Amino acid sequence: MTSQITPTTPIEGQMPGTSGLRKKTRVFMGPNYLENFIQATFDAIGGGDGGRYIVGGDGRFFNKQAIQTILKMAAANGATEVIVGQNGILSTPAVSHLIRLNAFDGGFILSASHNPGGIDEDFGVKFNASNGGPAPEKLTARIFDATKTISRYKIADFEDVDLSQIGETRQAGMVIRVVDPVDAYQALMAELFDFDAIRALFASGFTMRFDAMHAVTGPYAKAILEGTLGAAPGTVVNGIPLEDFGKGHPDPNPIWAKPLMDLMMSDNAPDLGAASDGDGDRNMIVGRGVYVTPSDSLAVLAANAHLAPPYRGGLAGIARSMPTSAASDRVAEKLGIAAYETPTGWKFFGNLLDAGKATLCGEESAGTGSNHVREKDGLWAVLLWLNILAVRKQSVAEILAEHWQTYGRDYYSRYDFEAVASDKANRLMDHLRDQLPDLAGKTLAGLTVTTADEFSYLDPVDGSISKNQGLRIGFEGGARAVFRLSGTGTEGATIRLYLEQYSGTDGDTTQDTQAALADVWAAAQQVSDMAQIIGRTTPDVIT
Ligand code: G16
Repeated sequence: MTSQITPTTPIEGQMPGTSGLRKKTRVFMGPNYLENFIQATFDAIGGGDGGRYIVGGDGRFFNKQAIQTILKMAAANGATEVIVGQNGILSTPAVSHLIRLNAFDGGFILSASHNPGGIDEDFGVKFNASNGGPAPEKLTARIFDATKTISRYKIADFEDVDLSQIGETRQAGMVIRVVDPVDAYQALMAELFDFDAIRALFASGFTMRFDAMHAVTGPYAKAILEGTLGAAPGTVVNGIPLEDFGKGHPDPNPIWAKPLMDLMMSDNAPDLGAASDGDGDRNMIVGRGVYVTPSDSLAVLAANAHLAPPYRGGLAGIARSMPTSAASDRVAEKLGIAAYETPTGWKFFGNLLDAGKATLCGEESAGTGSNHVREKDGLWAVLLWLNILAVRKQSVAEILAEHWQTYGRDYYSRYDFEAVASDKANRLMDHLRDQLPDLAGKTLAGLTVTTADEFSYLDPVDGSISKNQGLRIGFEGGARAVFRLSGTGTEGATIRLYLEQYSGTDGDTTQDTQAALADVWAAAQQVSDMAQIIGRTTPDVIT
């Protein structure tokens, strides 16, 4: 077995986005593409000498092949030990947990999250640091810099490792442990939650459907919900991870998880519906006849977290990304704890969690998590809901209605305009940016602007500043429109428009969401001139 130093040259565009490097799969399969990025990562962390890493992915096309390359590169870069999920499978929260549990130096996650998979779809690589969390901006900047000057990569020459067999082998001086992907994660969930109470809930006839969308959470959900907690066989659907996710779009929202939504809105609905995404960090919660927006889910979980063992002592603080609704801020205020507003991207929660400033975090993009790992965690959110339902013995609809009565309702929706030509998307953002200084006091579609700015974040822990994190316009009466460009797409630009309208504590909390947002949507169209600039006013996806 020998290690080789292979000459290479920089490849343009290897800049990690909101969550790692995401490109078309064929791009990743191109000569040296993966190798350059992995070597740049090792170079950016100061080399892999003596390092110990977790490697796994969501099972999408090219996952196993990429893992073999990473194993050989880790060995050549001097790593001493790597833990890999059996068959290359590990959910993102499971990787985060394994890094922390083993006190490893980091982990490579092969996933493009909720983006479709297959040779003509998307692939991605994320590096998580020793705290278990996504590489912070200063590290992704170093990785990007390294991709621009790379001249060689290191790769060991050994036979592909058999990922189907649990066990330990040694290659080029590096121990490779293939582990069951579920075991350690399941043990953590059992430590956190009152499994007896949830078991009693299912035993009492409580019904559920969990749609794993043919992505990574199938084996986890089957083992925990059906295998341990007594949910009826068949509770988990689409539970076998497939390389192309069954040609689906593994994004747990009302559009892409439509079969689940349809069931939950029908007469045959079970008590709880839930879904998770490609790599298992996102979640969707639906009650019988009622969809819970991710922003509301964070707020309800925060208000009820004390009913589950790990949070009985109270929460240190609640953090949400800027475009997420203000619902969780209202809970924080009532609890007398801090509320943090961060840029989009789970990496921004890491410092707050590490410093003990926040206990729960969440995002409008269907991510919720806590200080148990350093990633958002789809199944954890489902289990926390189950734990709360087991204690409160009420339906999801009843809990939500009571929540809105107490705090008021933050009507919320996100409109996505996908595959917009980048120059047009940038023109729209520039057009808005130019108007910001003069907007306050103006009336748009009958709503008076109170605030208008471009969000910039000062990290309270390390003092770093992240600029250009979205344009926000606030209106009298509590409405808000936020515009930002997605950092996870792989084709052109995706414009995200986040709309919000607060009901007040005495207001009507029973309106149709889109009706409640009609005025702020009209104002957003007017101020952005989107009809003229991008030639579109019909979103591709509304969540
Ligand atoms: C990633 C990030 C999230 C972010 C989401 C959407 O999630 O981890 O923090 O909210 O992308 O980002 P954007 O609006 O830039 O597309 P995931 O599940 O894709 O890793």
